[in-house]
Amino acid sequence: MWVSDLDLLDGIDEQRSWREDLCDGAVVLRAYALEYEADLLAGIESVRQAAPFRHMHTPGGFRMSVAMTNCGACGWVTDRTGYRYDAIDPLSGQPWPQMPASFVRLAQAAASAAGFTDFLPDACLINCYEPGARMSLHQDRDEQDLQQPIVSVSLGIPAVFQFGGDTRADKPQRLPLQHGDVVVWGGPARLRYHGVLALREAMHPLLGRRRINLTFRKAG
Ligand code: MD3
Ligand code: FE
Repeated sequence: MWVSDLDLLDGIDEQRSWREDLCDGAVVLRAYALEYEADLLAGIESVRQAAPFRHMHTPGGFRMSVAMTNCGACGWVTDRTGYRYDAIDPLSGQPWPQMPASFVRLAQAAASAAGFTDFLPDACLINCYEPGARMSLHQDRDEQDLQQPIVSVSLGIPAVFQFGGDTRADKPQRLPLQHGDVVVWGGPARLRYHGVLALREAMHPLLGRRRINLTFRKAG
């Protein structure tokens, strides 16, 4: 039987993002964000003009190697007093920039594809890694409703993501993440320890020697 070019295109369209189940509650959607690439880059650019990337400090006084900013009604911040979500950017004294509509669409579509319907993120933390930057193992538990998933979008140079178990002692598995990959974490995976290994030196044609990760959450 003849397979028309259109049928082939349909097939490609369905498989443009490859789906992998990592563990119960966690799904990788490979290349899922590529069709949003232009909107994501433009959105990051406009957010950073209003709310530049900055290196925050942990409550213990350490400067984070990852530079961060936020958009949306709530932004994740850390300083000597602790971790929290705040409607105000401490650098500008102004509310965080609005979450671009394309960001919300991507986060909702990815959450649905992973089986989480009606995800309405109010916080988008934007992490910027240069070679050498890393994020040590931690849990995300500053959000009010832990039934809501987290959607993570990787852009730029590759990284190796670590995901462990429900205690810090569980030996983490490694997951390489590339430009355009999306991971959705929810249900039983929501409180898993996770982190990012120190980035290797590399260059991305659009982002240079940087990795940008967006994490979408329902914080409030
Ligand atoms: C697994 N960021 O900002 S996102 C963070 O690549 C953070 O910048 C990493 O961890 C980054 O807090 C990883 C992926 C992620 C986010 C939340 C999770 C993985 C998760 C919650 C539970 C388990
Ligand atoms: Fe995290």
